[in-house]
Amino acid sequence: KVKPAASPAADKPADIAGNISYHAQYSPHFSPLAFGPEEAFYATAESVRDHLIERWNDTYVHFHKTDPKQTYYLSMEYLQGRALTNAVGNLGITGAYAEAVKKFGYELEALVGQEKDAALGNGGLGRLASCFLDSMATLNLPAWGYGLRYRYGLFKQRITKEGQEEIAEDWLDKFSPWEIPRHDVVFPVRFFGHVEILPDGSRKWVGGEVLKALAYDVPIPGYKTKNAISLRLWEAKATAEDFNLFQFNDGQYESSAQLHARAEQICAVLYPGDATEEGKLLRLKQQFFLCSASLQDMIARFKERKADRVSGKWSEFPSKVAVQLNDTHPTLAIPELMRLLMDEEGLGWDEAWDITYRTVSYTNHTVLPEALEKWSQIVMRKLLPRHMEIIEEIDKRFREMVVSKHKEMEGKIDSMKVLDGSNPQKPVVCMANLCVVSSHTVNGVAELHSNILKQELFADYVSIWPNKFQNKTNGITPRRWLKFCNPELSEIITKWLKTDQWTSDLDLLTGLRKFADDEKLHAEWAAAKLACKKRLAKHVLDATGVTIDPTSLFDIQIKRIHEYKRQLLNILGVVYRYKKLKEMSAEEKQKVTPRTVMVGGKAFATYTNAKRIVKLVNDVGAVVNNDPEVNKYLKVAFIPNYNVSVAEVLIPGSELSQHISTAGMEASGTSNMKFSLNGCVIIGTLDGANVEIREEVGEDNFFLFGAKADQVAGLRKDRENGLFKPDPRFEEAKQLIRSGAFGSYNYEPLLDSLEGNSGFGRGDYFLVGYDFPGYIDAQDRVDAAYKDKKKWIKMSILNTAGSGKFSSDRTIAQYAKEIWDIKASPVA
Ligand code: 26R
Repeated sequence: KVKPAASPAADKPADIAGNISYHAQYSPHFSPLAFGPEEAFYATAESVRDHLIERWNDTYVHFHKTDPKQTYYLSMEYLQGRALTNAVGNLGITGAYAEAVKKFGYELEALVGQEKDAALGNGGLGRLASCFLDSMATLNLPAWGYGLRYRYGLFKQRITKEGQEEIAEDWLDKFSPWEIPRHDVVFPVRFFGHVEILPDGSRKWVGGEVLKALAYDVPIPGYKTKNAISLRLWEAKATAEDFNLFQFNDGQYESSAQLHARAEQICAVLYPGDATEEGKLLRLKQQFFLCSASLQDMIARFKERKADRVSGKWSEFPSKVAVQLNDTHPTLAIPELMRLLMDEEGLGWDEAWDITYRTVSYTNHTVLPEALEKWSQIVMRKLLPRHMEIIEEIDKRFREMVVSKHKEMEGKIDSMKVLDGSNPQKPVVCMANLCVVSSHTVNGVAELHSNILKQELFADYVSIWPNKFQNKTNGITPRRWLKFCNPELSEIITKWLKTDQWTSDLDLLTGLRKFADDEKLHAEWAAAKLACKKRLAKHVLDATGVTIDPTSLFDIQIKRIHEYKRQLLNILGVVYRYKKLKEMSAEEKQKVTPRTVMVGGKAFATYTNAKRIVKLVNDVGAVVNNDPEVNKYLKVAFIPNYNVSVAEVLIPGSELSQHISTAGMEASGTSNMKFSLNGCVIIGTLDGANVEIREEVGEDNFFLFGAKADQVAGLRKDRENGLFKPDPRFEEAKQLIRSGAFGSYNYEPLLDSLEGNSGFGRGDYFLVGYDFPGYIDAQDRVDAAYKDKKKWIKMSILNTAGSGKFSSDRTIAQYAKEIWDIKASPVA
């Protein structure tokens, strides 16, 4: 009944309804006769997209005219999650759209649930990139994200009797309403081939195979601003020229389209298995594909804008372009920029090096040795012969520089070298070292982590470049992670602060401190938390079939499953709690604080111990939840398929959350910030950003336990020397699992990793046993604190009030000023 309208007017529900109707009729994706929730979602999203495109165009034109220095954020991962709520929220048109969809008989919240998560990432690093995009747009910064358009993002996790099962998730199954294919933005990317020396002595990379990179732009709207920036995702393509018509007509269908098949492989999945040589090669191809396409794009833009400027020398490049490497995955941007400047633009080494060095900066996100990338020189030379030459030259010049200018460091060169040939069978390129040597700035992601970089991983470089190393403590966007995911609490905060400015100035939350004892606020705060807990309980019931009690303490640990994150410590604690409950009299049980423990997270498909942990949590849950003697006091739910949209339900409903990694191993953590912001108290170790969160919210409002980072090495040594005496409670917990109380699955290999005296994966490398008693004591303090409702709510309020520092707006403002040297440029 609504009149179709092609031009959207943002604030009038009737116009919006007309525009939605227009999209339902004229967008060719569905039969115009059907208008179920799914069709309604797509039509609504396409209508919102119209608004986005207007702003995104205006922003591009504005940047083009004003020609400011611009940041390009290079990341192999983005975890965008759903976009609809965020888009209407940032554009300030949520109310109008809610009213408009009502005209079709829909609630906006119901349509929102139709959207698939864009899960083009693994975990923390990818979600950080997405939070950064939101802040860059909101702060009106000339900054873009570059990534890959994976066909299948992160796998979907299904839980069966066997444990985790991975299923390919086709997020583009129908189509994504948010992306704009840019058939006008295409670059060639070469693989293999060889280096030719031209008569003038210059070098050129030729031959091999050449694919096309096609851009898809995803507009990223800022909050309460007209600016909308771009997330540019590359897709690999082969062209008609690569299609062998002769072979095809001869019945050789597969060989006729070989390059097309290889193009498809590049963007098929995120982190394809790298156990095989083919897998390794494919990953390197992916990384280079991102780097080459993105740099060609930047250079094209630099040249285009240069035409409008008076001066336009290459030396000006670093004052127009900043490239941020999100970990080492896009390291090839360094030799690729060198190659483009030297071989394509004709610059000499020194000039190209100066430009590259002043353009590139690198963020480290992990100190785990197994996550520090090392690429085989043999594979690198085969796939990228010219880049291997350039890397060799960088290595050679770095060594010469150390010898000539830092003689005292000559003995330390082994720890800093770019090329490591110490194993002649398998010479490698150390990507982190290449990044440090070639970047003007290197940063860690929390104070503790940045100090560890300076004191350990990159210590020797500090004597050469004392000013190269910085800290940029991570942050999260308060729009997605409080305003939109927790409307109940947001309203209360706005009411008590008498302003909603906190959504873009999160430090204003400290204003809640003076109401921390106010009974009226306590009542409202508790009611909001209960509403969120009920929403969460419904999700758990729908996803697992387990009924949980919204008045019990909601205790959550959600993150990738990894031994260093110690989900095993959590579940051993649960096992111990279960055992004690079984030993209690009915009377004693009356005094127990009822608790619901929720664990969620994906295990990498080939990480056996992580998968065993998933299975163990599920097995413990099956027994505990069905034991009538204890299930009023304890429930355990494994939340399947943890992702961004699930997090948006879990975090607001949390009361206690666990961030319990072995000290020194979690670079930062970012969900800890989200929990604290939503009034959840943390039980945690002094690791990553926990250290700073505890400082901000106050030590009384944080349950601390465990070894400190600087004790860890000594404790491992003690263990090797047989000096570790396990706590009897730890032995009890392990024994109960071994007894078969949670089923007959063989947990011996997992439990065995906690025994013995030394070695990675044996001898309790992650110090679960050492930290166990401290952990159990901290959990006892939690139980006691939760009984005092007033005290608990006060702790909750003070967590929210102390979270201002962890806005990604603060983080990005610091990157902009202290690393990128870029300034806000709002569209008028
Ligand atoms: C390619 C392979 C070697 C690889 C290793 C590790 C690929 C991806 C990773 C993921 C790492 C780098 C990661 O996600 N790190 C996390 O970054 C977050 C954002 O800074 C931190 O909060 C978190 O502590 C850290 O584990």
